[in-house]
Amino acid sequence: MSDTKQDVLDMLRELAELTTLDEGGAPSFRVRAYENASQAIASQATDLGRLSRKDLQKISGIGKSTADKILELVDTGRVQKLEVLREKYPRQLRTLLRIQGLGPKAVLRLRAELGVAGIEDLRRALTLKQLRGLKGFGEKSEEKLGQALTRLEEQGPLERSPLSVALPHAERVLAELRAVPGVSSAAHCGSLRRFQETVGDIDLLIAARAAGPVMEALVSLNLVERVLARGDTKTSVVTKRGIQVDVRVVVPEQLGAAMIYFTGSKSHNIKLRQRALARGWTLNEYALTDSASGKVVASESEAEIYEALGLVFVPPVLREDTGEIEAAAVRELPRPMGPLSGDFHVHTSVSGDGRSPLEEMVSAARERGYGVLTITDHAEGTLSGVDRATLLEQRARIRALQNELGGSLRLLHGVELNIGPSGELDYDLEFRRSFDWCVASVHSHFELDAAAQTARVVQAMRDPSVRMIGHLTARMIGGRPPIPLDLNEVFQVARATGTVLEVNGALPRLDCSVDVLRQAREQGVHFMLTSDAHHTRELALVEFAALNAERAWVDPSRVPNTWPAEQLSAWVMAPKASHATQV
Ligand code: DGT
Ligand code: CA
Ligand code: CA
Ligand code: ZN
Repeated sequence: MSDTKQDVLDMLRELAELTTLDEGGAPSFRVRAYENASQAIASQATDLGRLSRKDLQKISGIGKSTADKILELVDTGRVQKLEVLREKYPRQLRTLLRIQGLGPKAVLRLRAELGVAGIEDLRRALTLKQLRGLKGFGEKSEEKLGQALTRLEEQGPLERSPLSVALPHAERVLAELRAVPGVSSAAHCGSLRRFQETVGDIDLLIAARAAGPVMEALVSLNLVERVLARGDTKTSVVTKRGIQVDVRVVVPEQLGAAMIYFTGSKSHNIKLRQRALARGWTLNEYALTDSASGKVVASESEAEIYEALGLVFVPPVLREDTGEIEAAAVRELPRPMGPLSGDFHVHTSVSGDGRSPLEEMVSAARERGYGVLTITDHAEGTLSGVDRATLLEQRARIRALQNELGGSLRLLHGVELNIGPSGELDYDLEFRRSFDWCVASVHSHFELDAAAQTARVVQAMRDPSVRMIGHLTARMIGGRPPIPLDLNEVFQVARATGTVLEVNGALPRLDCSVDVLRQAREQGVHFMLTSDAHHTRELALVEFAALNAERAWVDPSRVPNTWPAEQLSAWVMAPKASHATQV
């Protein structure tokens, strides 16, 4: 995606968010106009930078006022309206909107009446019991807000950025820096490369003979808000999205040592240095060096350094000092997921929120070399869902397409069912059983307690049609907390019924999380890596699901879509009950 396009999408998203706040209520026509425009632009192939106002307005979904703002951004790098709104509603205030049950109206009232400008102020007001006297609040809502705030804080420090925001952001800065003359490579390191679900900052490592031009290019980037610290080879900036970016330049010969150093984790690096010392060497950000002679043992590539230290290469997602060094020393690192042979959670334009038609999804799956593709549009219990007739018509189209395709790619007709508050599912059992594959997911009623959540998920798993539970905890990283569940019971029933748990690769979800996967991996449960794609380009998201599973040390033998296509096919086509294992 071109940078201009991403800039425009960022601008529209922020405008929608701030306008909602500004209008203090339910999303208005203006907010919807921004959202419609984003969708229209996201599916445009053209480079927006070259379009005139007239061209822009010809794109359906873009009105005059939005077209003006896009041109203003492209021409000047800023949008007056947005600057005014940012001033009016600083980032700290906007953080309050992440608390469940606190909408724009309430946030503005808290600021007007109690001077609450951010999370800390809110915590103080709650402690002093100041909210209960306020119109629209009471003792009960005070208590609920307190709990919601605690849940949000438990997910980690609020200043950390979710991976879904940080990764594309890092890619944009990297693209700009790669274009600087003399740069031979540019990569993200730190917690982002280790694929942590939230990151404190973005660490970028650039290889170039001369650092000056890179530092200069960085501080003059349009998306940089201010410079925190500037040095000859190292500069830290804060972007307009409020994310810190640390950039370090090294000469190409030192790239490997620097990559290891800046990827971390700190405790992984400490263990590496101890191994170096035991061999009479030192390891730092420049090289692995023989202490006696001062000769460089290895520095250019990470692989050479690991090898010299008697280790097999440790993939970044494993570098957390949770036993990976010991395992690498005896060549017993967990196996990577490898090439995938199919996807089992994919939407088409039949879903209200799906973008690509069936035929395009199928050819994109073929290009990925899949042996199985399962189409799972939304069932009618979800807002974006459809009725039986539409699904039956889709089934006919899938079967016809299969005849044209021949045998190399097996097309399965599935559906994404909605799990109701008591575990009820869409349609009736007979209709559900007519599908090749049903994934059932929680999309609402997040407020139920652990007993009720566990019961609804367990009920869904006991349904003979349900082959997989989609995004088990329904969490959104940095946003919605996971629903509370008795995980042991979930794993036990999953195994006893032969129900698979999904590892959803959409970056805001990554659900099951690493934490859940670690608890599940010895429990005899199977996992399916999925993209939950709503567009052809999103099929690649399944690779994030793979990273997440690798990070959790899940063995690919537990993951049917890492098996050869034949074996996968046979496994999927066998009845669900045949996969059940008794406890
Ligand atoms: P974050 O940013 O909090 O999500 O976590 P990291 O791991 O990205 O931490 P960060 O940004 O402070 O540092 C990036 C990497 O640089 C870190 O993983 C290891 C390396 N590093 C930074 N400071 C030190 C240090 O004082 N000692 C050592 N050994 N390594 C460091
Ligand atoms: Ca970092
Ligand atoms: Ca850093
Ligand atoms: Zn879905």
